Amino acid sequence: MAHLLIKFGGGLITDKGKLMSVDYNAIDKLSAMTRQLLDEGHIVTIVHGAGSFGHLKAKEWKLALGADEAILSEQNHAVSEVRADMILLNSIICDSLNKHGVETNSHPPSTWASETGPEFIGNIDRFTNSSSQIVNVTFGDVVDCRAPKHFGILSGDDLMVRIGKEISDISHAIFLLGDTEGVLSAPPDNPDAALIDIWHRGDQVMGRHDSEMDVTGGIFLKVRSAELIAEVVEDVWLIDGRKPKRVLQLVESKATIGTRVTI
Ligand code: IP8
Repeated sequence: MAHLLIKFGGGLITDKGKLMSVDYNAIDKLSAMTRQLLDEGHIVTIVHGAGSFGHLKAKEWKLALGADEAILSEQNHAVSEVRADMILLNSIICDSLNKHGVETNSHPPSTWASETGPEFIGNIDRFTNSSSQIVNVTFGDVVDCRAPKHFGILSGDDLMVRIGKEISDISHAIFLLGDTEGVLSAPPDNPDAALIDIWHRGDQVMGRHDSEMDVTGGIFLKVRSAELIAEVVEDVWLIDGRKPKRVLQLVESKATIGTRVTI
């Protein structure tokens, strides 16, 4: 029996460039995968990203940088909007999971976490779970921060780190990506880009952070987060989320196409 901690990347479940656009087909495939994992007796914990439900407005109102006196009332409005948008995206994901017979328990970070980065404040014990009947779900969110910041963006990748490191029975931490098979040796549009099968902590890669849309860290934050989790979790992977069968294959046969991150 495995306990899988899985991140549904924001670029996988939404179209990142188009405000609040959902990829229902991708989400349904992930729900079917989750159902199958539970049927096989595994425990699943899900973290999802924000995609176009979070990054576009967060970028427009510079929410990741915290309070800015010059635009504070617009920012406060945007904080409430992004929180509501994330609750909506979370309910779309949970509805799909429920439709597949998966019972969910959602944990919106704005209600239990504060501060940003992997050292954020919040009790991770809520993700202790020994049942394959219920799936805990959480997500990247706008959280409260100490003055003078007042608010900031807590990425789903940071939640992955803390849950991966603090919930002792997690056997697999898997980042599902929306546009690549794993970590590539160059940006995906470069014809020389090749899949890196094994990533050792400290390896370097050419990459691009799409700061036009992404207010957290893009692929670099994911790899850095994966390295931190690999300090305690045996199987840490970045896998193509458009092909969820690879997750099932990994659990069954201990290998699949993707990037395995080790220390
Ligand atoms: O997509 C970001 O979470 P991520 C959360 O997991 C918001 O990095 C609200 C932009």
